[in-house]
Amino acid sequence: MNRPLLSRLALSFALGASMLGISETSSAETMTVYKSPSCGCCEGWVKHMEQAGFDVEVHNLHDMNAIKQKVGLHPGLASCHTALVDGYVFEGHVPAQDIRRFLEEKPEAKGLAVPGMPAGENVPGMEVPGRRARFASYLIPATATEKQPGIYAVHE
Ligand SMILES: [Cu+2]
Repeated sequence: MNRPLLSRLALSFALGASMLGISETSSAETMTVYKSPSCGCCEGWVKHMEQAGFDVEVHNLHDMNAIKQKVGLHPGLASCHTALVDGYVFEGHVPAQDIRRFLEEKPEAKGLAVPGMPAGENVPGMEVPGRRARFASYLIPATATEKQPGIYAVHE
C-alpha cells in the first residue's frame, strides 16, 4: 500500500473519530456488574449504563452477599447489583452521571451507593411513570467497617 493512501485513511479515521466524540481520554470504561439471575431492575440499570457509554460485562451470581462482603460494603448501603469500574464500587441504582463525575473527581471513597431500591421515573432501572423519587448517591467510606456515608449527589 502506498503511503499517501495510508495517511489519507489515517486522517479520515481521525476525523470520523472526532466527529463521533471519540478520543483516547473518553474511551468506554469497562464495568463489571454482579447481579442475581432473576433481577430485572438490575438489567434495566445495565441498559442505562450501556446507553451512557460504559462497556458492561454482566456476571450472574446466586450469592450476592459474598461479593458485597468481598468489596467491603456495609450492609446498610447494600442494594441489588454491585458494579466495579477501575477498582471502584458502584452499588445499586446509581445514575450514570454520578459515576462519570466520581471517576473524574476521584474523591476519597471506595465508590458510590444508592442503598435499598428507590422507585421513580428518575431512578435508572427502577422507573415508575408519573412519580419521582427523592434519593441520594452516597459515598462509600474508604474504611470497610463503619457506615458513615456522605451524600455525593441528591436527586429529586
Ligand atoms: Cu434494583
